[in-house]
Amino acid sequence: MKQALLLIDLQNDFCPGGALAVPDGDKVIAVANRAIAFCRREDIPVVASLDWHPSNHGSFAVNSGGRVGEIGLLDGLSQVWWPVHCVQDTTGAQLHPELDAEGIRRRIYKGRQAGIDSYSAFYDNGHRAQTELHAYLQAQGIHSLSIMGLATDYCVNYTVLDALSLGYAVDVILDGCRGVDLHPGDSARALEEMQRLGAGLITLAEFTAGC
Ligand code: VGL
Ligand code: ZN
Repeated sequence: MKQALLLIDLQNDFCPGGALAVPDGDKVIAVANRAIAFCRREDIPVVASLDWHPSNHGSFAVNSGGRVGEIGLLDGLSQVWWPVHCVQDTTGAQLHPELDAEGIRRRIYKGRQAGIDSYSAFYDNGHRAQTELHAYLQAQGIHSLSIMGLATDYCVNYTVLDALSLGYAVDVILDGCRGVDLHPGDSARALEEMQRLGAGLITLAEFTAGC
């Protein structure tokens, strides 16, 4: 079954020093680079998603009158208020400088509509619009995805659940993920749900042994 590696939001703002830093977020960059090196050898396409917000994005607490970390409503959908992050064309939105970006075949930008958030690389949070990801994968005949990145409990979680409901076989590379864990245990619960719905939970070593 033809497969792809999907790297979620390996951007400066999700790494220590960034605006929405995920604890130890930068630790996954070396994991990603080893996965990319394997994909190069095996001719497996690598796709990267980027959170790519306009500065007036409605998920930013400052734009919505909410407080960071609290939950409100954005166009009828439950929404966590975030600090300003991953604003289009800023340093914070760039892929981490140590990531082997030359190994990435396709970039998928998401969260560009100010009125709705988009954790998943496939759809916005209301499943109102799709990114180009599904069409791209279908055009390549890809049915199996290995997914890793930031953050486990948001963008990885939503992407994995959408991939499963679209019919992809999905493995999550555990050592390639880190979570926000606004509430302790969020990432562990997210991984349990992904597994319950059919995702395999694997390590990088298992991924690189898997061909
Ligand atoms: C993300 C919160 C807000 C993520 C993106 O990449 O997990 N989390 N925007
Ligand atoms: Zn975001």
